[in-house]
Amino acid sequence: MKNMILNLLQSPKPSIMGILNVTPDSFSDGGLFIKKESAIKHVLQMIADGADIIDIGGESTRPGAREVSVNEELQRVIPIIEMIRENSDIVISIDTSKPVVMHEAIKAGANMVNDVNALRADDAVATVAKLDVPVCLMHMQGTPGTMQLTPKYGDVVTEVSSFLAERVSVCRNAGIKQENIIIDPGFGFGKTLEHNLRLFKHLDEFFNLGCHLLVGVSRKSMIGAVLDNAPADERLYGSIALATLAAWKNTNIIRVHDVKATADAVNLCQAVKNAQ
Ligand code: 7PJ
Repeated sequence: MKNMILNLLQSPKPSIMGILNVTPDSFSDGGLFIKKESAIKHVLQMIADGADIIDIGGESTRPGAREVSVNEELQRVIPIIEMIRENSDIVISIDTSKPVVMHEAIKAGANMVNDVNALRADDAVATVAKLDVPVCLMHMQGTPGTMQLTPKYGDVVTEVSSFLAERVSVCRNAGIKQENIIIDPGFGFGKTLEHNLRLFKHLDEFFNLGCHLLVGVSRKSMIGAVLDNAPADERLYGSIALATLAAWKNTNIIRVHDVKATADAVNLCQAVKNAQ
């Protein structure tokens, strides 16, 4: 199992991370997958469609979202992780900022940690170092409650890079292996449309930190903003366009809702890359 995720990260082909929200308030599919049965059905469909990783989140991080307690989050995610593990050996990622949830999720069968807070919670770095699993460190300016009110940067690429460089160094000093570190500029997390577009254009610069790279833009408001304010359910083609660009730029993991469409795009991208 440990090798499975490290193999994915070393592959020249981007891995597809399918999103499973087990929150009642996620913006695009809120409430749909609360029930265990529909969650497992959705996971098996994403696996059939070509997902390499399933990312399970029990706390919504959409702008303005409320925080949930440790117990509530555990009750949402642990039974789902156990059930996926009974049915499949797919790589499971736990999307959380809480050390207790990280620990319990890995114990229940998850394989990596995805933290939109980049392990800034007390004890989070030590917890991941001890668990010895891959971790995604994401940049966010502010908190989900307030991050979209007034995002401000000098130069967004420089500032996001230095933040991530600092988090990588904290992780390395705590004993987290370089090969286990994935970084993510955090599209939509305390960023205006201009910030998001500039970060995407300069995605390549994040490889200078010597880590794997994850991109999550699926159905996000930056796509709606470019496309005449298209609502979340009309952002599929825009999401595929950005996933294709991310794949072309050698992103290691692409986090998406629409697995089959993304898998087709990534496969075509890879075929062109592999041509003579
Ligand atoms: C991201 C995430 C992202 C990582 C969410 C949404 C909001 N984790 N969790 N990167 N976004 N690593 O899916 O629209 O961009 S939740």
